Parts: sequence; C-alpha cells; structure tokens
Amino acid sequence: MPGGVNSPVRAFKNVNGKPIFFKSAKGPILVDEDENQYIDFIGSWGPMILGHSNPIILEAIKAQLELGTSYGAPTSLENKLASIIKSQVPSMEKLRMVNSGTEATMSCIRLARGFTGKNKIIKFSGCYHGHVDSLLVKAGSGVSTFGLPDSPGVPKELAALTYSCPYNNIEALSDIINEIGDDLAAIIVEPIAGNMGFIPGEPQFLNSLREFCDKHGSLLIFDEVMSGFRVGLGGAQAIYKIQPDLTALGKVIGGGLPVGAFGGKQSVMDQLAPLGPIYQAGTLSGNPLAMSAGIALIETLIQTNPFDELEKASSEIMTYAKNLLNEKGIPFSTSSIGGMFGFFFAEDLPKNFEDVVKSSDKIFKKFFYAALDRGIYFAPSKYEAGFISSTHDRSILDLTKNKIEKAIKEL
Ligand code: HOZ
Repeated sequence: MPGGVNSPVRAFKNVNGKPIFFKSAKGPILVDEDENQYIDFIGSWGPMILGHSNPIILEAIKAQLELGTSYGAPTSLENKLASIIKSQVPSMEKLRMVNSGTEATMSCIRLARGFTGKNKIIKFSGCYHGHVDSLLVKAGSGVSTFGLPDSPGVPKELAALTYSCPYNNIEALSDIINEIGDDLAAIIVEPIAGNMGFIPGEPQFLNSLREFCDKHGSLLIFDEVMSGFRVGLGGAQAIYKIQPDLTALGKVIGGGLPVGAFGGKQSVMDQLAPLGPIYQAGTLSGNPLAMSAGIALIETLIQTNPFDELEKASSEIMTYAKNLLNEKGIPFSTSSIGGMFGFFFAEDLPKNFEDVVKSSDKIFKKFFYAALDRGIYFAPSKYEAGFISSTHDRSILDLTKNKIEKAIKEL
C-alpha cells in the first residue's frame, strides 16, 4: 500500500515517523501489535464518542449479523436511523445514506448544481470535504499535512469552478461572490472546522453565508461529517441556530462502521432519482450492519447526552497542558466544543488556515512524540482535531495529565 496505509495522515510521514499498527481497542485504550497501550484522542477520527468496543453497539451489530450482512434492498433499519437523525437535525427533511463522508459531500455538490442549474462553488481554505475532485482545492487535513493543496489528477477546468476563500472572512467572501456573479451553485463549509486543527466558525461569518446564499439563489451546504453528533446532538447547526439547505454527515452516525448521509430541504432532495433527474446510487448504501451500529450509538447519545461532560474533560486536560507550557514560556492555545477539541502552539487561537500555518510545527512535533512515547495518542498533524470519549473517565483524565506533565518537562 502506498505509504503503508489506506489513508495518508495515518502514515505519520509528516512527523517523520512510521504508522502504528493496532490490533485491538477497548474504551479509551488502543493496543498496538507490540502490546503497547495508548490513551486514544483520535477516536477513529470521530466515531468512537462512546469509546471503543462499546457493548451496546457490539450487541446491535451481533444481532444483525445473524440476520444477514447486506441485502442491496430497503430495510426498516434505514428508516429508523433516518428518522432518528431527522429528529435531531430537523433541517434534514429528507436524507439518503451513503458509505462515507466523501460520498456525502460529493452528492451534495452534484445535487446543488443540478437543483440550481449553476456551476460554481465556494469553499474555504483549510476546510476538507473528502477527496472529491471539486473539493480538493486549498483543502485541509492530509492535503495540508503533506503540502498538496491542489492535487494533480483534478482537471483544471473542474478546479476552476471551485473558488477558495479564507475562513471567517466576510469581506473576502463578499468580493468572491461579486466576482462569480450569477453562477454560484453552493457555498460549502465546515461550520466547525476540524481539518485545519479545530477552529469554530464565527457566528457572524456563518450567518453571512446563509444571507449570501439566500440573496444569490445558491444552496448552503454544511459539512458536518465531523461535527455532526460530535459537538452536540443537533451538530453545529443547532449550536449556531442556522439552517443549511443541505447537510453532509458521516463518522458518528455509523457507530464505527462505514456510513455517510446527506440530506436537507425536501424540494431539493426530491430532485434525486428516482423522483427527479439527478443521479446518485450505492450498492452498500444503508448497509444493515452499519445502520444497526448507528442506531445503537445515536440512541445512546440521545439518552445520555454526554456533550457537556466531554467538553469539560478535554478542556481540563488542555488547560492543564496550557498552564505547564506557558510556565515554560511556550505559547499554546486551545478550545473545545462537545466531544471535539483542538490545540495550537500559538499565542492566540487561529481563526483561519493562514493562522494555523504560522503556529509552530517544530514544537508540535516535539510535543506529539513526547506524548506518544508516554502512551498518549494525539493526531499526528497540527491540521487535525482531537476527539474524546465518554470512557475517558476520572482515572484516565488523571493518568493523561500525569503523562502530559512528564512529556512537557522533556520539551
Ligand atoms: N481525513 C481524516 C481526518 N481528517 C483522516 C482519515 C484517516 O486517516 O483515517
């Protein structure tokens, strides 16, 4: 496999390391092939919000396993998961299941173009929406980690239809919208960005997206693949009280199995085949194992609503680190919302991709390895977010603080 991996960031190339191969996981702990244990702050990049191998999710998967693993035909499970999602994210009046976040954003873009009859889209530098051709323009995550903002293989003619704008910058956005004129199909944004580190959108900025889209007859797409059911039950859109026209989901809604979903206004969604002319399909879409895992996870989240506790837990750890680092004169900033958090080696919290680039790579790498050597597993890139789970209990938090203190002493 190229780089030894099936997805670039996990190769550790950017931090001059080698990928770790894992063989098992339980609660907050990952175990590698050499029996080393790590306290996990990646959580499979989001889905493990209730910890690894959660018994409720395992039971749901086991029960479905006996009944068959894929029918390529409708099931009541798909309807159940769709209804549960809609009950928490009401802007998704209708939705469709797919197999990944990339598929979800890709389908949103096609639907927006087909519905509006327009071609151009705006995305924000450092936001990453999966490896979709139209969206690999100034993208975040692995694309930034490896300095490949505009991937070869994406035809220039297609990339030319994607306009990139700095995040949290209303003036720059307004200029681009004026330049595009009448041909803007959609604005796509991570309302809480998790692919240039963790950067929440500013409320004024996100509100301006809604206003611009309404004024220009364009669709507003919220990519909540990371933030959906991670920052709160209703995702970022509930926190900011903004209704997008379309939403892309993934990660948490599959309970650790491969799932994505996209949905929004009924008038838009009804343009999809077989009701309408815009095509989108998938053999494993709505896969019953994945649906069962997703239902079990989201029902548990609704019952337990762990988001305040998760936010307190990550901010306790990060504030502890900040105080120790600041005592040593090392600038550090951090923020958390629900089960997501981020940290930067910079005095002030970055507001956009350009700010993140300026934060120290050198100290990030040193800190990353000092923590990893003590069994703390943070994302191996400053362009990624952190994730915590409800199994990171008091003893795990104390152990993490203890290890972080030792790691910081070494810096
Ligand atoms: N693009 C993912 C995080 N932003 C990483 C996926 C992976 O390596 O699993």
